[in-house]
Amino acid sequence: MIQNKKLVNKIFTCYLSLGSNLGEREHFIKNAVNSLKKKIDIIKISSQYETEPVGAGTNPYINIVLKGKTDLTPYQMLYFIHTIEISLGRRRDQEVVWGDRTLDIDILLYENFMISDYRLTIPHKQMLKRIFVMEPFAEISPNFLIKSIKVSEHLFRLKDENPYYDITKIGELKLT
Ligand code: A4P
Ligand code: MG
Repeated sequence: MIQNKKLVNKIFTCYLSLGSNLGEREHFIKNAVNSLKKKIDIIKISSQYETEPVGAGTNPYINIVLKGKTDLTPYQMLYFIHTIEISLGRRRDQEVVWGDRTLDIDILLYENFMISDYRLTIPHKQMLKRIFVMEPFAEISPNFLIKSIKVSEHLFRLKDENPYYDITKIGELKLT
């Protein structure tokens, strides 16, 4: 367990993943990024990708990944992203696991922290298995090392294992 005392007044580098597959998907992603900017200095942001749903969903997602700097601790960040998801209409009580959602924000990485408790797991448990995360990640940070392997190499392996997975870059996110 990380001691919060030690984390006060520090600046952390984090990677977040955003996805939406219900309603005005681009609108939800844009609004979420604008809200995130209140607490995160965004350093890099990927293009938008339209992606095949993994799990119980039916509609294609828009996914992006961003890199930022923040003074929030990981648990403060978790609370912050839940507030944004709810403000943009997400209703967890009406969802099935991995089903359709207006907006999902996941914390992928936070500095080099390893966290695993009932509230939060960092690195995100599924990230290395998901092309909809690793392709936008590779666009912004191809040489970043995860488990001593470049993100671009993780993506290469994943694409090799899932040659028919449907993912299309659909352009930059135009923030207003
Ligand atoms: N939680 C634990 N660790 C984290 C973390 N690193 N970041 C906890 C964010 N939350 C974390 O999450 C459930 C609980 O996980 C939270 O209350 C938090 O305390 P959730 O967002 O309510 O549920 P979820 O999103 O269904 O769970 P999870 O495990 O994050 O699923 P994923 O991996 O996000 O899967 N297909 C495509 N193409 N694109 C997608 O974006 N997303 C999902 C959801 C399924 N299929 C998809 C996509
Ligand atoms: Mg999630």
